Amino acid sequence: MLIFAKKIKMAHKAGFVNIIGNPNVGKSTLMNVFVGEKLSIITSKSQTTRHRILGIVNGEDFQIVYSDTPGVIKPAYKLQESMLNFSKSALSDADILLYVTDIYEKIDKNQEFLNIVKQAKVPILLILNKIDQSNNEDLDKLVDMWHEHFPEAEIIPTSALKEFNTQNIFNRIIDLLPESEPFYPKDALTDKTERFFVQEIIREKILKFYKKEIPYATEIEVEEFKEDEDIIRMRAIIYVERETQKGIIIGHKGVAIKKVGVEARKDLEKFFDKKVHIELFVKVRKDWRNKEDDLRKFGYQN
Ligand SMILES: Nc1nc2c(ncn2[C@@H]2O[C@H](COP(=O)(O)OP(=O)(O)OP(=O)(O)O)[C@@H](O)[C@H]2O)c(=O)[nH]1
Ligand SMILES: [Mg+2]
Repeated sequence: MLIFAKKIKMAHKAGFVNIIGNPNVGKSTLMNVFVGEKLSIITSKSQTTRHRILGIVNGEDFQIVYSDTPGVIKPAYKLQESMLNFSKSALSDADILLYVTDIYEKIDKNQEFLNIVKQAKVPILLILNKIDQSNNEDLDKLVDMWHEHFPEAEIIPTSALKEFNTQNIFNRIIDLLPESEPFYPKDALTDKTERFFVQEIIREKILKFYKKEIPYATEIEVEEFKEDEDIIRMRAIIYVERETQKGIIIGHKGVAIKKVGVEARKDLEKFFDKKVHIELFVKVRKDWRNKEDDLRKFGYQN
């Protein structure tokens, strides 16, 4: 009797669902929808995501390990090489690939990368995102075009922002997920630390409030994270590459950095569901984006 009972119990499914694509197409937005938490920061700027971030979704008989990855670009400096390595690693260990593109992206935007994706031996869902900004006629044409260029992929027109078709993607993932024991504890949400999310929330504000090269020349280090019963006290350093950038981050009479602190604190209080006190300092670390030692210290070597 016991054997029979075992047989009819659904086998556990688990696997890696890796979200890849060019910059700014909505990869992080999509992962956050699936995970139901704002694990990845989102901005209107390219190269928002710099790391591979796991978002784990657990059910009674499944575990989906999503990976959000940096948008793929040709590296111009060492930081971007490391970002590209994170994205490449997501190609090699996927059970299912979500290749995200959007209605604006030209098919030949990054043919080299697309050709590599096409060689993947795992199921590929091609997420044609941002369809809330399209119409049926244009969308039909786009879907036909992608079918022709990428016949191996299953095309799913989606709006991550409006959560249109995201449930269908989830259902397909469950269908395709291999039978496996879970890879992480069943209450795990991510592989990243609390400090990492503090750093990311501050970086999101910098991406939002500063122009041109400033956000890309910036890195955050959380020096202190001290949780008391009713408040979390944090101290973070904003690193920039040059003295002039330091002045810009601080702003006239410190107004600019104050805004970063105020806005970051609001998000941090939401994220940790607790009162937060945060202090920010700015330091220059010359040319850190091209220095192996600095990149390692900031967690970029993989
Ligand atoms: N209209 C519309 N905008 C979207 C949708 N999904 C994402 N966006 C917007 O597109 C921009 C980029 O979104 P992200 O999720 O940060 O994109 P990403 O692919 O992770 O970008 P990188 O990390 O830079 O590679 C943001 O302004 C989002 O709000 C969508 O379905 N519709
Ligand atoms: Mg992203």
